[in-house]
Amino acid sequence: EEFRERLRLKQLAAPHKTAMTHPLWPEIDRVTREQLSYAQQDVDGGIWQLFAEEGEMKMYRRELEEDGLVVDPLKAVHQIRGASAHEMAHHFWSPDVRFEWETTLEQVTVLDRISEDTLLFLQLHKRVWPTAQRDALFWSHIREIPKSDPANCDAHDTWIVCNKSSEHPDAPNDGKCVRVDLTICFVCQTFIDPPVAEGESVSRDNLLTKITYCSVVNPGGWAPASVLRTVYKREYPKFLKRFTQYVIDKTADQPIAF
Ligand code: 18C
Repeated sequence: EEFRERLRLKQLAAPHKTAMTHPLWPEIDRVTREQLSYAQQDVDGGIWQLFAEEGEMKMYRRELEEDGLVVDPLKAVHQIRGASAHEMAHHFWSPDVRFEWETTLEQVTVLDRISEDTLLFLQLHKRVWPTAQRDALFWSHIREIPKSDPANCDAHDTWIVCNKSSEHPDAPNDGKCVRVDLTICFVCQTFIDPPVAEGESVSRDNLLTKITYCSVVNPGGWAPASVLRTVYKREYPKFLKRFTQYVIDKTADQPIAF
């Protein structure tokens, strides 16, 4: 009993260590690094087509089909003021606030707490007529990129949330619902802009946060291409605008969390 308690305390003190002993860890670490470098690649290469633009928000997609299913990769960039990268990433990752901003959901279950920074989610999404209802089972990992990492560039700090489809014995894909296959990353960087003078403290007016959101969702089963692309065009801009505004409003009168 005492040993177990000691182990529990040790795990709480070292969340990364518990994640590292989990069988999914090598995949979580590899995919998170890959997604970070994918997110940081330029969108001006010609393969991305702009499909939505509003203020600082720009959304690009690539038309792609796999086995006749539309999977169109998406890449969105945005800039906001007044909230930090950590605040953005935390609210995107945390199950506690998901229903406050995510509008495509019917149900969320946390199937496993892999560690303090990694959860396994089962989400039931709203049905889109005339297609079958979808669910998604994925691990979700949040991490800060070390200041020494070249990926930090000239940012004050960099955070990433990576979501990737997975499996769990408690929720087999038994065909009752169509399971989507997703790879999603949400990368945020805080810049102190305008800069603060030596000895002065940073206020929310000095926070400029750059966001990159990348997503590839395979619908997993039949869905007419036209319906899918309509949902896609409507839901992604709606999500990014609503989510960022939600975090700005929520954190406005709180001390800044870097
Ligand atoms: O990244 C986002 N949210 C995270 C937390 O929830 C997480 C979730 C990803 C969900 C991926 C999509 C799952 C299927 C959705 C079904 C359709 C819902 C529409 C309901 C409208 C009332 O990473 C933010 C995601 C915001 C955008 C989601 C829209 C994606 C649509 C494109 C893919 C379509 C897949 C198949 C749907 C079939 C119906 C035509």
